Amino acid sequence: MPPPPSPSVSCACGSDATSYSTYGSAVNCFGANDVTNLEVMFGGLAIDAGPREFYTMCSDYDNDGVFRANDLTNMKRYYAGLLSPAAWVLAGRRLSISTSPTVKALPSSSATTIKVEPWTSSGGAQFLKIDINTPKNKPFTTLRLVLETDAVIDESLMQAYSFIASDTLYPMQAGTGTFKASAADWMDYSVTLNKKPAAGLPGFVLVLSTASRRASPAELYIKLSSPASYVKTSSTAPIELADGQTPSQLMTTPSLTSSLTPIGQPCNSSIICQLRHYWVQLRA
Ligand SMILES: [Ca+2]
Repeated sequence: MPPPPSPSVSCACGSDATSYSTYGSAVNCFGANDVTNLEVMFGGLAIDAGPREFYTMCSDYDNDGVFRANDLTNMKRYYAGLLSPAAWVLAGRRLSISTSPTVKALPSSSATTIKVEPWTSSGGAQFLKIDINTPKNKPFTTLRLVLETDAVIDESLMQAYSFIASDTLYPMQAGTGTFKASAADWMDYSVTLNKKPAAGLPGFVLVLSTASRRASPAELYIKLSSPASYVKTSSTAPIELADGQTPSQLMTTPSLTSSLTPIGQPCNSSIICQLRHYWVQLRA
């Protein structure tokens, strides 16, 4: 008996070869459920192996083997009618399922800087303030912010509108702990929060996804129920930022700066960092 053929999936819709297929249907086309599933998957939230394989393969817009921030921007644009399907889908190619995609190393020069610092509201509430500066202030789209930290996000709905009068802070999306300094900022973004990115790994994943590009610099605030003594990038999932081009492309992996350096790592010249290390040693 010959071996069975390798599994293959068509990424084109069964009833319209010029559209993307939805997950789990030979006939129906890409829909709102698929956009939701992409945000869930990219936020590192639980999703079954079947849809994960399907989306990793079929929603990989630039066909580089990995689903990343630029692919999420492009699939949202596609769903909004702003972008055609990728050429490889229109060609009707059927792809074998790959279980070990290759992650390309990205150059570290000209990286976006993401600065993370503690911030306190006028009433004493604790936040992280996030400042994003892209090279030459190029516009950007989707951001996946992955931080290892002992900070705990307070996503309570009751707090979402508590800082408008006192601190001019508006909720980015109520129920996710995210805030912005202007009601008109971060328009068209949707927020996905994952407070448990991986077993035994303290921190969070925040996906800010959009089809519309926005200006740099940008800032946002994250409300905390427990303040951070350190923040650092994740060893397993990099911060990702997609650019504003059409179609969108992944920008160089952003670099993280913070006075909240992990204990045991050098403080550079930050007085706040040195004082905090001294305080932690006193308490130990
Ligand atoms: Ca990709």
